[in-house]
Amino acid sequence: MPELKTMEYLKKIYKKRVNELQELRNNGVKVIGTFCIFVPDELIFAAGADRTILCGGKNETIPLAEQYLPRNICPLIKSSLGSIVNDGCSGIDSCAHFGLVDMIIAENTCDGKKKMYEILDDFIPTYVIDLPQRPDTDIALQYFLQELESLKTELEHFTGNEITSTKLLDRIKESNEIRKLLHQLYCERKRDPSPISGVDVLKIIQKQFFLSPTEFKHILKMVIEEIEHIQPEQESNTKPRVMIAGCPLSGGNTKVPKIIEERGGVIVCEESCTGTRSFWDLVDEDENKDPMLSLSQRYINIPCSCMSPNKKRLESVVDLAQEFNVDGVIYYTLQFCHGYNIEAYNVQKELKKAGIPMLSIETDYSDSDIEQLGVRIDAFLEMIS
Ligand code: BJ8
Repeated sequence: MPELKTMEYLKKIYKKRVNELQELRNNGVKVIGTFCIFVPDELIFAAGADRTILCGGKNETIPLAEQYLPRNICPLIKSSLGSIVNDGCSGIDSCAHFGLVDMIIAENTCDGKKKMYEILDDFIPTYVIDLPQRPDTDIALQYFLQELESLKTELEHFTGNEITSTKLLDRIKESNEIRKLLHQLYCERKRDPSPISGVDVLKIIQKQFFLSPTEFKHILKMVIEEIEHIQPEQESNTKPRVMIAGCPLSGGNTKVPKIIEERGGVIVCEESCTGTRSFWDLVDEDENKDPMLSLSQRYINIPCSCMSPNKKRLESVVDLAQEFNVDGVIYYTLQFCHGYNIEAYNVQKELKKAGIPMLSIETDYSDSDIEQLGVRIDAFLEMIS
């Protein structure tokens, strides 16, 4: 695959954004930290605040979190807390943006996260949205709507800015614009051969909730324009087309996608929160409808494994695998993530019915299993070639 100019641009973006966040705070703008795609960006921006994602993807900060948390929980949770509690005296380098938030808006999703948030509140004021976990009922929608109304009040109080319906609708339209651009990018990946590697797409999408919407749109337009004209070597269409499904791959974590692509596969889709789950559905822009209701309807339908039953996810994994014409699915679970780990059984059952092979792997952020994963992935790629 050719080296993309967008990726060069992306390398310089981190420092720029950190300076931007710092400057915003100096000018009195509140910066909110988030951990999950159930927290609507639109509300934060409509309150005149900015936001940045705090999901950790680095192994280095995990020992710092283990002073507060048991060792046997998911690395994403430990890496995130470790980055926040890092006071710089440890000699461990964590990303600067973790220190630039005034408040955290978290959500009750998996057990590990919600208990970690109770500790987090000792370090940064943390507001937690309660999330009903049976998404297919009217009562759940009403409850979630109330939760978002409470969040709206909290944000208005915290920022001193009123969230009007007009402001909210404008932000919904802006977020939808990003979602449509992501659809365009993913549509390019349906080509055979794909004009872009999965690792490059992942590095872009990991910035989705870190960068400002304006900058992220700019990057998406840049990459789409660049790859539209690429005609990859025809021989690369012999590479097996792979979809990753499962846990998110937070910024700093590209371990498994790199192994897959170094071993000869090409990732053409991610059924993940660092993938389709974050942008697939749009928010209704109907101006005659309460935008808070539109937000609730869209967000409660995110098919995270914390939902039960999670029929929507089972359907969407199969639909995506077919739509992106994949040869196989690599099911990615982070160690101790029980939700995604257990759900692998039902996902595999559905994929089997559709005749799509699946390899299930469980890993963490360390390098200790790279060789072992490589051997299993090699064998799977060979099987689906
Ligand atoms: S919507 S996937 S971002 S909760 S990997 S911390 S689930 S034990 S990150 Fe997530 Fe929101 Fe769901 Fe997406 Fe827990 Fe699993 Fe760790 Fe996870």
